[in-house]
Amino acid sequence: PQLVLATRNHKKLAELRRILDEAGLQVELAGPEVFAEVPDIAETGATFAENAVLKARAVAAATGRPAVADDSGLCVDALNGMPGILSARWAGRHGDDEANLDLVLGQLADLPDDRRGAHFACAAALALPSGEAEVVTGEVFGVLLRERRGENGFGYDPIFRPNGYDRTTAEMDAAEKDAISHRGRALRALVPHIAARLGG
Ligand code: ITT
Repeated sequence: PQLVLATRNHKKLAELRRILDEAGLQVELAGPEVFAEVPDIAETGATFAENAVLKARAVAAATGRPAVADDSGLCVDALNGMPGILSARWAGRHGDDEANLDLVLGQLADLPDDRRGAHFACAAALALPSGEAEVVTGEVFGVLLRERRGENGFGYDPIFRPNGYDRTTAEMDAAEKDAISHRGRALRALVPHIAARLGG
């Protein structure tokens, strides 16, 4: 059965496709039109994992096909882990990447270099129409710069520099980001579960 990638975020969708493809997943992916039919899903969970399962289950139930969802975000040490699960709507309007990034930059403006730690987190869930679900997580740790660098990626990538690198994830090409990203790590951990349930 075709696997539905359950996201309305086009940049995230592109990364999911790329990572699954690169991991050698043989399962056929459903087109975005399948997901477009699904009503909006309220992300009422308290954790990335809860929200990922909630999204994947809702889409599997609505489409009658297995679904993969990703719930992810930026967790800032100095903000006690926020914006976290609120990352997509931190500045108010859902998906306003520029405003969200500006708000975080402003909130951290007075923080010294040694207190600018942060990590990206991703929970990736597979759900079947029966309601059965698997969820795995991935993280990448780094620091937040004081200004944007790079044009690639999306969201908070222009200010996130992974530990051990001298570039932001927005200055990395797709393969470099996927190799170390929270999403790459989570999705590669989900692939064996997808293969076990769906073949491929
Ligand atoms: P769906 O729920 O439809 O998948 P969404 O964008 O609302 O789309 P999330 O609720 O998981 O998804 O929010 C993810 C937010 O976290 C995203 O909008 C970015 O602000 C941030 N984020 C997640 N992964 C990121 C990455 O790889 N690089 C930069 N920012 C990221």
